[in-house]
Amino acid sequence: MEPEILMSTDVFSAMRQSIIDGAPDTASSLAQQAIAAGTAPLEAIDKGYVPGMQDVGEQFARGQMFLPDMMASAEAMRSAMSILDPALRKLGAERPMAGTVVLGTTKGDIHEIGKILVGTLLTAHGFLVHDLGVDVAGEKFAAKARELNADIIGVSALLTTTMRNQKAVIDALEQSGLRSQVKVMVGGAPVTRRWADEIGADGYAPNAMSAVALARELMQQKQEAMPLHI
Ligand code: HCB
Repeated sequence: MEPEILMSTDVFSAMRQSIIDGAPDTASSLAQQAIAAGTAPLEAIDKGYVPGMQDVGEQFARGQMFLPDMMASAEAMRSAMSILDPALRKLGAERPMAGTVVLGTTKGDIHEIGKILVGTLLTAHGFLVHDLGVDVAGEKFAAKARELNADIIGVSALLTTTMRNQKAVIDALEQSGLRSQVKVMVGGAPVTRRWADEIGADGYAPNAMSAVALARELMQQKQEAMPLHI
């Protein structure tokens, strides 16, 4: 069936399927059609593409999908995001600056889709985001936060083996004397609120939209902690 004649719920399921199939051209073409039809980019991400990625993860866990397929799915996701990202960024440019965030995936971990999504949505909501990429050591997060006078560091980890490197970011901030100035939020599929508390992070967000809400809350906390100038 041609994508342009699909009903909206079918469009979301076609988006989901394009990720499962690892089909970047279909994924980006559906994203283009969604924008042309006035669909909110966030809705396309939430109802179409992200459920596709979740399916892929489940199939991989059951041994029904292999690494090359998962890589093709990631490529399809990136392809859709390259179309949706400019539309979301445009929204951010129309808002007052909400705060500065340094973002990255922990050392030893190359998963980037969730982090990119978090960065895009923060940008769409007026945050200035510096994305350090993947496989980032704690010291690098701390150095960039110092350079940019950042308000928040967002650390992503997708592997149970790299989660502990989120703690290394907090340790690096403490060692560089920045911990009291920089809030730390953590996320990634295996990360939980309990883990965030255990390592002394300031917050945990299960998805990109709640990362925006959390970042706003952390900015509020920072402002309340600032001494009054009379
Ligand atoms: Co990867 N992988 N992978 N993988 N991968 C996972 C993560 C498994 C869970 C799959 C499984 O077994 N079910 C598994 C991890 C098991 C574990 O440790 N518990 C796994 C494995 C094992 C591996 C390899 C080790 C496989 C291998 O080589 N044998 C290898 C690791 C390489 C490495 O990092 N050193 C590997 C490689 C890959 C790729 C390269 C094929 C590809 C990544 C491509 C890329 O990112 N460029 C990949 C993918 C795509 C996945 C799955 C399928 C999807 C991840 C994803 O993009 N999810 C994933 C399965 C899964 O997670 N269910 C699988 C979609 C995004 C939107 O969700 O959770 O990342 P998210 O982010 C959310 C949320 O967590 C939150 O907001 C985001 C947006 O809503 N959030 C934050 C994230 N970061 C935040 C930071 C904040 O501050 C705040 C909120």
